[in-house]
Amino acid sequence: MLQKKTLRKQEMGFSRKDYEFLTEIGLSSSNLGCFVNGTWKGSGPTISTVNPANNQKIAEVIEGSIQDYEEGMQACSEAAKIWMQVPAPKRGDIVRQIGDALRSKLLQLGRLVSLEMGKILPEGIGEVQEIIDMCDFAVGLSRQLNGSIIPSERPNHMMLEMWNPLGIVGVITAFNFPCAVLGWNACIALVCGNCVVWKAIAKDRRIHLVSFTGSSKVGLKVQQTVNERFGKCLLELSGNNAIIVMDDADIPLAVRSVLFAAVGTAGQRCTTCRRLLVHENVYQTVVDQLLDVYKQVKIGDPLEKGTLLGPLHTPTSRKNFEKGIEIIKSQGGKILTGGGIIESEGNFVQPTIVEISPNVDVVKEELFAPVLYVMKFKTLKEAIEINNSVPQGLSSSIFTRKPEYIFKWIGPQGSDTGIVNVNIPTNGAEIGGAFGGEKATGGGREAGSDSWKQYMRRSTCTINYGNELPLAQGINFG
Ligand code: UN1
Repeated sequence: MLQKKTLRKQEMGFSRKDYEFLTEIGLSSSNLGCFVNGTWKGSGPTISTVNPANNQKIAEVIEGSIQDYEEGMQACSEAAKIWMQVPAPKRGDIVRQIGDALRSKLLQLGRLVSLEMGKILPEGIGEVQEIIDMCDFAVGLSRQLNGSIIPSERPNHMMLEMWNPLGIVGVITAFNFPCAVLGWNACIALVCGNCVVWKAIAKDRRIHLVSFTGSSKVGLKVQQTVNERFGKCLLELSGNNAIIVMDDADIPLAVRSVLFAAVGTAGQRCTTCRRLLVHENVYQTVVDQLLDVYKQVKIGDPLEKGTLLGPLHTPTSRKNFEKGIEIIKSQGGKILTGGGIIESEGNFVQPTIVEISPNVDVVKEELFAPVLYVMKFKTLKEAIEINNSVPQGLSSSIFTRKPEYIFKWIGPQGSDTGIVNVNIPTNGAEIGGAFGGEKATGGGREAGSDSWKQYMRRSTCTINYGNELPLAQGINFG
């Protein structure tokens, strides 16, 4: 019996047949975790990577030590001086090559993301696709880091804006998007002429900008630490995203969207839908249809075809889910489906729907699990008030066909989040837009649009090409 168990444990490890793909991306049962100055290094502590679907060890990683970090930072400081002088379109060409390399290993890398993080395979592959898309975006951007020319009020004067690199950009990412979020930052930072360090780094004065993704609680600490040395911070923190379903909505479209937004990635996206606000006229229909589709959600190994819900990332996440459910019940939440963990070796929990009042404390917090709160409203005004009543402000969405609702929703008295959608889920944003949110979500914007400006310093240059010294504001001096 014991022998059998030992054998099974071994099979679950790196030598397992379905883990063979890892060798195709240069991984083995023991790996160096630190890439410094062109070589892999690691003289720090050894950690294990674990499969969240069965909590078995996959492989070992020897982390970088302080010395490795120092060596890396010195190399980075030197490289930054050279890199910033490379013409931006040439920098874009390097990023294009990174994109090509990722493209050639898309499936293996997507599988790796699923295996380590626990998200289902199509989402793992989608995440790698997102970094490839970012590379493409950054290549185009490398020819468009344009500044403006401003008319000067003084004769023979010229004003213009120059965008110059910051130097070194530090990136701290979260477990749930181990690759895409690095891409949002690194691809842009690189074409802007910066070098990028991916680690924990808040205190290091050599790092000009720290881009942090994680909880509001930790983000605040990072911001305080970085602000103390007058560094710049870009924060992408907790969300608590709502979907509003009006009584004219396309209900099947809304239900499919809520399913993806609430159950996708096992509720571990910052853009996960956590609150569903339904107009009283269609409340019962929407809830019934949702309960029906929730019954069909296939839970299991994220690498298996057809699985919709994989495990949570760690046993601690599963404990937090259990604790969360207790709090929900104690604050009057009524569990409509789910609410329990699934007994297994992995960190599986049931997809859960809770009927609850929008005013209780627990609804204002982000529980990183597939738990959806449903609530009823009568008017759009009331729905917007509920949408805006939480500390976080990342994403939100409305389902309606009425232009008057749509424009109210995206206008000054509408949703206060950074991402404001109509007839699509709260998650799955495209890279072309600026990604990020307001309030406790931190205010940063990553990926597309003009997010690149955060990775550069702006110089306002006034150039006098005449022989006189006319002063601004009409001042006569001496
Ligand atoms: C996150 O959860 O930290 O819009 C990012 C989305 C993804 C990114 C999520 N493109 O859901």
